[in-house]
Amino acid sequence: MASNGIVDVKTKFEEIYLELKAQILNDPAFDYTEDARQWVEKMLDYTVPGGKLNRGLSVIDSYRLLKAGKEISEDEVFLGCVLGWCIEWLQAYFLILDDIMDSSHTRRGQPCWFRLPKVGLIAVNDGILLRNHICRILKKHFRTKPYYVDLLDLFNEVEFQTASGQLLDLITTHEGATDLSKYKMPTYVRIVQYKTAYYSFYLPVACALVMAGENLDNHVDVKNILVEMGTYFQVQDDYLDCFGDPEVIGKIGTDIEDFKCSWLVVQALERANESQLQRLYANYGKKDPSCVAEVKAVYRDLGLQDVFLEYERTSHKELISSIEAQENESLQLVLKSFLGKIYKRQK
Ligand code: DMA
Ligand code: MG
Ligand code: MG
Ligand code: MG
Repeated sequence: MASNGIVDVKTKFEEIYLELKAQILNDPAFDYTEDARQWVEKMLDYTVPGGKLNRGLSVIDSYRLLKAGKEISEDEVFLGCVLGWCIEWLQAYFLILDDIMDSSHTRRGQPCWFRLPKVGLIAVNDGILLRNHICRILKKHFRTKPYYVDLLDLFNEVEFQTASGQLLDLITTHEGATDLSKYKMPTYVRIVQYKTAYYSFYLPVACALVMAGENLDNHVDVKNILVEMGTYFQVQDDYLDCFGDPEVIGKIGTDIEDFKCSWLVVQALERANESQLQRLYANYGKKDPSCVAEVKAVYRDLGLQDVFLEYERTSHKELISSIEAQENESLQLVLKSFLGKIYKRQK
């Protein structure tokens, strides 16, 4: 038990998915027809477990580090994994809807769920169902815990932040379409902190803190560091959308076509000369592959790949120094472990 390797934890985590799925499919509150049960099972298997599982696994990883030195019971491991799966469920719910809104084609190396001919816009309701599963999982496993209300409140707050971030992401494209020069760094940072950082970075660590009996109000600086880390993560996502290998990242980028306020376009607008600006204005936000290629050519001419490498280096350095300024050593380990998982990621 003590020498529990990552492989063991991941295997255990994956087993717990099967258990949670079985509970959902046998939920006494719904009288499933055979077709409905098969639909939900297929939908869950398609949308929930196939990602990197970084967010989900981080709950139990963080909890272990927070309890430094102390023995952790089987039950605690189980509960940490259940919370991890709740985050993966939340992510699946957001991604199903995000792919519809972004007109994406692939996700995790397969067609987006709504792209399957039998699914289409039923995917909207599937997203809502996934969101409801989270409450049911929390109720089943945490109802009697003293921190149950705090958990519910945490998931609700973070869901609100994420949906608000998606709103900003989506309406900002209207502004960009009328005037691309509105895409500036402060607007960008605001979008990504809300749409990505809270649920991807703050939420897993906050779950571990709540389980460990901590009051989240006492950890505002940890939250700030995690939000910075989440910003860095979304910059990577934007970079990979354009320059990543679709085979590796499992999705085909759509940010240029979608007129997104991406980190790359913000950087390009800051650096472009008159003729490069003209090329961006003429080609950004168009579906035509030759327009997309032209935008990418401007990015290359501006050396944005090097700009990104430099950003990656400095933000890593800054994050490490904010983490080391933390008094609590186990929290330092939690934050460093999280950062280590994403630094220089290719997917
Ligand atoms: C994703 O932003 C944010 C949420 C809340 C899913 P995105 O559209 O850049 O993500 P992806 O590149 O994975 O579609
Ligand atoms: Mg998207
Ligand atoms: Mg999106
Ligand atoms: Mg993206």
